[in-house]
Amino acid sequence: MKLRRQLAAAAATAAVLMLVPSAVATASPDKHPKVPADSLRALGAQQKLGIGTAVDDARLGSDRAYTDLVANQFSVVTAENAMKWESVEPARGSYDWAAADRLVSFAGQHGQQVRGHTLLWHNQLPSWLTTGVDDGTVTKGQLREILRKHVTDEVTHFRGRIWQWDVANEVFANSWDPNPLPDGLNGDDFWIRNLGEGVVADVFRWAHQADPKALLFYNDYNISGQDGTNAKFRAVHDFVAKLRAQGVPIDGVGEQGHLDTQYGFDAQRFQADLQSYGDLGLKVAVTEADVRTFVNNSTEQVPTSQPAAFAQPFEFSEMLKGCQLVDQCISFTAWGVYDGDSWIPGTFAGTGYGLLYDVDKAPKPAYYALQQDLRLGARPQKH
Ligand code: 9MR
Repeated sequence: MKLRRQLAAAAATAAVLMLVPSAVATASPDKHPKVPADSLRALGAQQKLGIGTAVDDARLGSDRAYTDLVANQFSVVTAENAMKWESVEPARGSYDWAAADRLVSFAGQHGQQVRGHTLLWHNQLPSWLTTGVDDGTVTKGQLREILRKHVTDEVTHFRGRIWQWDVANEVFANSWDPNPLPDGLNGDDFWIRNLGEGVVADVFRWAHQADPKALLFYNDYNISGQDGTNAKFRAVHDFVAKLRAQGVPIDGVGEQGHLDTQYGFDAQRFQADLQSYGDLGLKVAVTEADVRTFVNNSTEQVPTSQPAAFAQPFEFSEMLKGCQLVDQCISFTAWGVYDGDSWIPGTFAGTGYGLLYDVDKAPKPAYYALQQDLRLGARPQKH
């Protein structure tokens, strides 16, 4: 496995340097001049693995320490919010690409690739759209056309500059959702409820027409080894297999990787499930990794138990290793740079400490764990 990766990496280096003009189709070796040799991105590049972070537009450029971490440690960036529908089309028919464009041009300047996030999701929809559906002024036929236009316009706007698109996000039912459909899709999902199951395949087709080179992903949480019965994994697996068999242009599955130390984590099953997606001929990515735990308060975010403080970097590391050991896993992205700027404390009260850098932007044990995993993955064979 190790040797195979090194040979593949060497071959890819040669290919990228000599033959392949576009950096979009595959993660390229990290040649950006200012990147430290022991950074996550440089170590990841040695094994052709993109290392990413979600980026907060409010801090990019204005917070120097934050911006340096994004530039120096990561080879892939995702807009945490700036590409979502409510951000890009706050008023109907009037687009605002400014924040998303800033990120894409930052990525270009820093030799980074971009994950586009996200085209079809029930959340962060513009209120003109949800209100129109609620009060009946937007009919189902119009809704489908509005969605087709949204997907086409957004993917076209960024054509050639997005490596992976999260085309559809979180449309499968969890064990606690009351109305799963027979194939596991969430019958209560805004899009499924209004436009039917076929909308998922349609958004992949529309996205592919608008940018045939972008890698198109289905993205969700608890779909690799985390839920007790593994029912959600099975449903997503069978669904994406069916899409592939039908010729729908889907290229990959994104496992978000939002973990919480209180629930434990089966790393072997995580890896096995990622491998199962890969065995379908799909690429795989870990797209939103964070590992939360109980903390003293949301300002300091000190774990309240010693074992949990060890579990946090351990689970982060196990997720990365799972990705490293699956040949089809092309990128590993943390959902944010540092604990002071994470969605976790605001959503799961009493928890935090989820990321690689602490509230003061100092590297945490999880950062060093990932660095060590990447060093091991890049190491030449001893004998
Ligand atoms: O991190 C994002 C946060 O800033 C937003 O307020 C939130 C709104 O739902 O979305 C967060 O990102 C989500 C991502 O887009 C999809 N998967 C779950 C992420 C965490 O909620």
